[in-house]
Amino acid sequence: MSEQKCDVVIVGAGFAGLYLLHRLRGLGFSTRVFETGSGVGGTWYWNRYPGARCDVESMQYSYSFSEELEQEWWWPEKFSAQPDILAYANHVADRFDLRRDIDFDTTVTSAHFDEGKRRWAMETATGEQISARFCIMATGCISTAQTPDFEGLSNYKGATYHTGNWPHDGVDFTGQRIAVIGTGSSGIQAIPVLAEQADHVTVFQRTPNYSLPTQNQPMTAEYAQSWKDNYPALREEQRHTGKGSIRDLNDESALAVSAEDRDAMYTKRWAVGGTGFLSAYNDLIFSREANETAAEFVRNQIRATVRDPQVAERLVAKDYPIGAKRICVDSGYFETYNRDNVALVDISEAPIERITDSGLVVQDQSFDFDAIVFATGFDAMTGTLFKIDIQGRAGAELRTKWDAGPRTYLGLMCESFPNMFMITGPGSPSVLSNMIVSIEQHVDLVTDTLVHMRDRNLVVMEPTLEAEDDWVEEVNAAAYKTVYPAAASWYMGANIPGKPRIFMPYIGGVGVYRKICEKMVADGYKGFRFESDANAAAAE
Ligand code: FAD
Ligand code: N01
Repeated sequence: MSEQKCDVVIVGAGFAGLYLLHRLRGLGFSTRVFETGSGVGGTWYWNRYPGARCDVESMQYSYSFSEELEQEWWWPEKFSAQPDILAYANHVADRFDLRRDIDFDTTVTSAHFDEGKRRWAMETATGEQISARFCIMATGCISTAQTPDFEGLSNYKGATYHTGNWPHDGVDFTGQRIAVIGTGSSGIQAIPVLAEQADHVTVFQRTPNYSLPTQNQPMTAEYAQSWKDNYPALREEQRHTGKGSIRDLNDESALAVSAEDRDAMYTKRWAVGGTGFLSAYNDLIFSREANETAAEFVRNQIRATVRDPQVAERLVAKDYPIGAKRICVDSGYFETYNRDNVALVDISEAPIERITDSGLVVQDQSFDFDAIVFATGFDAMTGTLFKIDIQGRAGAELRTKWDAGPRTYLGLMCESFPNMFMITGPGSPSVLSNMIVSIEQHVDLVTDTLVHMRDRNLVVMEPTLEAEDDWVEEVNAAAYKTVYPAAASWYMGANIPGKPRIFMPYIGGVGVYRKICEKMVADGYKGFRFESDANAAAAE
């Protein structure tokens, strides 16, 4: 197969890849996108489990780059369900005629930087070879589903499913006894819906989780219009918030008010629903003592909801701060444990020993199931990149460079890997934010940078080791000012055996991070080095 050439290869056709393609095409760069899936949408293409839903309000979890798109799209619910978000991604792909530059069912397997040509040589699983000046990894942070390596798994004769790779035609569990392993955001969303359908559901919980009620509602025309009438100002406000969403942050300490006032505040926010609960006070993520007041409120909500006190106590998280693992948002999760067809098995002390041909064994007790649902999460932030053989200058391997945890400058690029960008990479606000806001910020920054280089005949861009070192330190320091590192979370790599424990995203805030990037550009791309076109044409 002959090698093809283009200016930019984008890996991934989720929200990041789609917007990248749209912008780069508009700027006159020849661009190809490769996508493993058969369609667009990324997360929302793969995660089709029952109950999958966004916990950022629909009017905020959407692109801001096109006023027409903003005005014409109708979201049916306050918090969108997966099918509606996938429909939106498909609409975007059609409306901006994006599909013609996307190769679906095509996985990029390797990307090597050719120092002579100063281009990336990339290969796909179908054997295609393509050479590009720039390689942009829009591969997603939560895109490699993780099934634990349980002993005996291959012997199991029933059906198995992973929430992160759910069958496209759905699954009918009617009349079945099923197991759900995992009580993170995906499990907590899926379990209430599965319990309505299956004959019996047994939930295997390793760590109890905090979850807040969504209090989802149908969208009203008035509410949608209130956003549409003010979108430019509201989008600008979003971009300068801490999390990329407009939430009513109460700028006072939880410890500065009386217990009665706190209780009233938490009760009010619980009734409103959603993650805004964690904005009730300004120190919930900074002070363990302040955090404990919110955590205890949620524990008491669980105790008041679940009728069996022993089950309730098993569902209550006690060992880590609320929010330090990704906060969950649910529709009737704790109520589900009042159903006769739902059982909770605590595996915090005694893990799943092995999978058998008919089910699994915990502490010598055998359970039989027709199906097992793995809601066991993802090899987040690094796992998807490590599946690609990425080699930079002098054959430097990304896997080796990130041996002790990811190292980037601004979550955008890393030293030794010139002209390779990551959208919402480790070291950027990324998974701690409304990700569409963070995606748009990175895409705008990267595409503006490519124009900057083109205008000046610059062909190579790479961060300096010093800038990278400083940023890694900054990301770490920011994390340890908060309560986040107190939990064994996937933010810390703790869900994957052997993965280095390091807090991966930048917690300093979306608005703060945007300003840091703007200053970096204003200071002449401080921390990056460039090479000009001098010998590049001859080398090609
Ligand atoms: P993705 O959507 O993950 O897309 C990456 C794409 O790259 C995938 O389609 C993948 O197939 C493709 N790809 C990867 N490697 C290769 C390769 N080697 N070759 C070819 N293609 C490749 N964020 C929020 O802000 N709010 C939420 O409420 C929220 N809810 C979520 C719920 C779930 C169930 C999950 C899993 C994530 C959620 N997220 C949420 C995060 C979500 O991932 C982002 O909001 C956003 O969709 C990410 O878009 P992306 O384009 O960066 O990555
Ligand atoms: O994955 P998770 P997820 N034996 O890693 C358990 C986004 N998202 O798919 O906590 C037994 O959170 C594990 O136990 P423990 C969001 O960013 C958002 O649910 O590690 N159990 C945990 O209970 C989210 O954070 C929404 O002890 C094992 C569960 O499996 C991210 O995606 C919805 C195990 C995994 O939870 C990932 O969420 C869905 C083992 N060997 C997803 N290994 C929204 O609502 C793991 N577990 C916005």
